[in-house]
Amino acid sequence: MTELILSLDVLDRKQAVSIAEACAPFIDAIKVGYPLVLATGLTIASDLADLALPLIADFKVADIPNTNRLICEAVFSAGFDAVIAHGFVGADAARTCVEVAHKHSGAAYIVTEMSHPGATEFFHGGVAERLAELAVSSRADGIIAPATRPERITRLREIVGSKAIYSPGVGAQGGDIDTVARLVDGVIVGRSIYEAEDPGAEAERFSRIRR
Ligand code: 3DU
Repeated sequence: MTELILSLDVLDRKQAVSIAEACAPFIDAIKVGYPLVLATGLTIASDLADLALPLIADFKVADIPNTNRLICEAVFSAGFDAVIAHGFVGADAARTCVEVAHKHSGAAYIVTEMSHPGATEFFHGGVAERLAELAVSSRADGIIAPATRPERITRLREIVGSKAIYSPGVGAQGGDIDTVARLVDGVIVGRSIYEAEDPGAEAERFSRIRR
């Protein structure tokens, strides 16, 4: 079954925990990014720990190897189970994120192509394909690919084979969960769930649509 990952991009600790609690029975993981961590600090990972769901740090880590290492060490020490990193910084930098993740028995996912319209400016023309190859050679656990372009997911799947593909862009960005769920290992949904009047009910609805 395709996983459903809640992207928890709210700015208030109490609200984040209450949305996560309401959605917990229907989701497989929680993705936390800069908006929530900058508002609350890394301790949000401890607040969400009781839910016993994997916590993914979407920091799109993109620095030199040493700084990537410091960032990823902080992420895993705070209690996260996975990190998302950029690959365009090069294999050495991306590999550092993978190595730190694996040292902590966690996972690292590499962004291959983003979901917003402007992403085509730099990611197309062979770059996303090269980033998918880099994810394979760096022994990353999977890639992030755009729900807004299912045909691109299919192309990237040819490169990464059975590695996990997680896909943001469903709902608010226009991606169709029904189409995308057949192509990926997990769909990442944010606003469509956390902005709903009843986030728990919306998470349940999304969870029923999964293949
Ligand atoms: O559009 P939504 O509200 O469903 O949120 C999507 C989340 O996934 C959000 O945190 C965004 O930063 C992240 N994301 C993308 O939307 C697209 C990418 O290529 C990578 C991450």
